Amino acid sequence: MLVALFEWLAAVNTDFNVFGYLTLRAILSALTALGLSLLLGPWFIRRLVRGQVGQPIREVGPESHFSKAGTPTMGGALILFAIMLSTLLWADLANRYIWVVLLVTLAFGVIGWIDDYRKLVLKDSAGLPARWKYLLQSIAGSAAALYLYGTATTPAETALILPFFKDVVIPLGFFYVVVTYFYIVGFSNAVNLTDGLDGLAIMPSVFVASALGIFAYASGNTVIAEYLAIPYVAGTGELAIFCAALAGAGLGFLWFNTYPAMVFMGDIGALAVGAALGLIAVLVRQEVVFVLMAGLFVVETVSVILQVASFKLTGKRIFRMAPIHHHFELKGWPEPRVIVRFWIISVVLVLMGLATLKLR
Ligand code: 57M
Repeated sequence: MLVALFEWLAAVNTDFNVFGYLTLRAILSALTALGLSLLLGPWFIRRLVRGQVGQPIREVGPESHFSKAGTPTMGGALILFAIMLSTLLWADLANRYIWVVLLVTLAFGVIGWIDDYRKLVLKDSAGLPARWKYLLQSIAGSAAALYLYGTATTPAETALILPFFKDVVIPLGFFYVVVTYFYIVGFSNAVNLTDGLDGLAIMPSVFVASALGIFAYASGNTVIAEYLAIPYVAGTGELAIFCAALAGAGLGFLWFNTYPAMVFMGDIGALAVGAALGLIAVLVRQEVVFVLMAGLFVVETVSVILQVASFKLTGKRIFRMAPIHHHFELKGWPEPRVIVRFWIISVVLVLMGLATLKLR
């Protein structure tokens, strides 16, 4: 929104041209989203407490979680509001990628909200039945995938690239739709599974969003893309504004979600943040590197798949409890130790992913 305003003002005073720079707008986007979530956080949490939107705790879980009963949930609404407003303010709204990401984020937020609302307000412990949840996620994910495939104008937009091999470009054809769908829906659920300890999902989301912002900036700039030998995809640079907003909003939310949490994000936050990250990874053509950078979410998900498969096939569990963060809690690690160590692993994975930009 402000881009158009500053363009108009630049006609009067050229100093306003400075707001045309993507890097400055990305920083302002992060700071706006951070400021919004920090300023509105206390008011928002009070509203959730008044509305008695408190988390029920399952008795089968680690005992240390029993004291978390009643923690206000659906704090993800604050994350989404801060991301949306900041992106609408600082991004070029003529950019179609911005709208696709905003709409997908909103759609997954609404799906999460329905689940949270049924669980927390209607006190229906089952929430949104899993089949309905996957159906709604599938509709939103495939709509975005089909739209992107149908409107792609250059081969670079739908070709898979590999880290380390700068000359390998694999045209995906219609398989692009499957990949995009899988990344949106898969990572939405992966972040949701990870969101089981204070700050465990949001901080890695901030790390990954920041790295994706760098990839977006690079792939949307002809000179940098050519220099780094990555595909140039016109318009993706603007996604750095969204990534910065996500990082800022996430840090602001962490202020309140850090151990011991004053608020949880709920499905409204987890499903939306995961879907946004998965989609941006596809848009900036970094599906393979993203699996590494978002490796924490992948490992959490794989731990659940292995646990369920092992239990069904052999009747034995691999982990004391899945997702894997519960395994370490049940081994006796205090919650902050699990959280911070998982953050450290996430930073290392993100840095390794960023290193692939040069190692090719
Ligand atoms: C949601 N939700 C948290 C909070 C958060 C198939 C199975 C593995 C599914 C899985 C599951 O349901 N996962 C999705 C995970 C819940 O947090 C709420 O949910 C939102 C995210 N969707 O924002 O609103 C609890 O997590 C804790 N929490 C924090 N701090 C936070 O910042 O401490 C969350 C955010 C909260 C709070 O205690 O209540 C959750 O874990 O339920 N199910 C599980 O993860 C269950 N695992 C399990 O059953 N494992 C089995 C099999 C099936 C693999 C096994 O290992 O044998 C665990 N869930 C719970 N207790 N609650 C088991 C222990």
